[in-house]
Amino acid sequence: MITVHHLNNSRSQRVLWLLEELELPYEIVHYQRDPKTMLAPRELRQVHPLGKSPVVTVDGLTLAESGAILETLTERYGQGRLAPPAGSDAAVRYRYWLHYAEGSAMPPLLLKLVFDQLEKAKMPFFARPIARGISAKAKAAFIQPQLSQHLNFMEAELAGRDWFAGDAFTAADIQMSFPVEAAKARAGLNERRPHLMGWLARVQARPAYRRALERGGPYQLIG
Ligand SMILES: N[C@@H](CCC(=O)N[C@@H](CS)C(=O)NCC(=O)O)C(=O)O
Repeated sequence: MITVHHLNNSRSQRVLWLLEELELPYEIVHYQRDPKTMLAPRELRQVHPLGKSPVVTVDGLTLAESGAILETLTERYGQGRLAPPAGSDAAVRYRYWLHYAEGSAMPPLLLKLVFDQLEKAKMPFFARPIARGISAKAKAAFIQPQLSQHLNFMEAELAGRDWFAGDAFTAADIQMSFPVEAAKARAGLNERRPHLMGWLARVQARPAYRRALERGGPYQLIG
C-alpha cells in the first residue's frame, strides 16, 4: 500500500497528482501546518527525521524528497507511462527538469518568500526601516534578477515544445508545477510569459490534477 503523508498547502500535492495520473490506490495521512510558523507538525518527524513534506511509505519503505518520490513511483508503477523511453533525448531532459525544479528553481523563490515575510514580521518600530532596507537590497541585487533569469529560461524552453521533456506530458511536468505555481503566486509570472502560462493552464486542466486537489483538500500555494 502507498501512503502519502500530506501536509496542507505543500509539495506533497504533486505526489497526489502523480498517483491520480497513474490511477494507483493510495491512502493519505493529513498533517496541518502551524498557522503561525507555517512549519510542519512534529509528528511528521516520526515518519522521516527531517519532518518535511512529502514523505511516502511504500510497503515499509520510506521515501522523501519530491523529485526522488516522483521518479521512484513512476519507475516502479508507471509501466512506461509518464516517463520518456530510456536513452532518448527526452529522457535526458526529463531527468534535468526533475532535478532543476528543487535544485535551481526553488531556491530564489524561497528567498523571495523569506524576505517578503521579513518585511511583514513583528519587530520594534525602529528596526523596520533597517529590515526593509536590507530586504529591498537583497531583492534588487540578487533575488529579482535570478527569478527573471529562471523565468526567461523556462519560457524559452517551452517556446519550442508543449511539455518540459518533449512532446508528451511526463512526471517532470508534475515536478515543475510547484515552482511555476509559486512564481505565479509571488514572483511576477504573468501573461507576459505566454508559453509558461499556457503550460500552466494545460496542466491545471488535467482531470488527475483536479482529482488530486479534491483528495488533498484546500490548496493555496504558499511555498
Ligand atoms: N526539496 C524538498 C523540500 C521539502 C520541503 O521543504 N517541504 C515543505 C513543504 S512544501 C515543508 O515540509 N515545510 C514545512 C517545514 O519545513 O516544517 C522536496 O522537494 O521534497
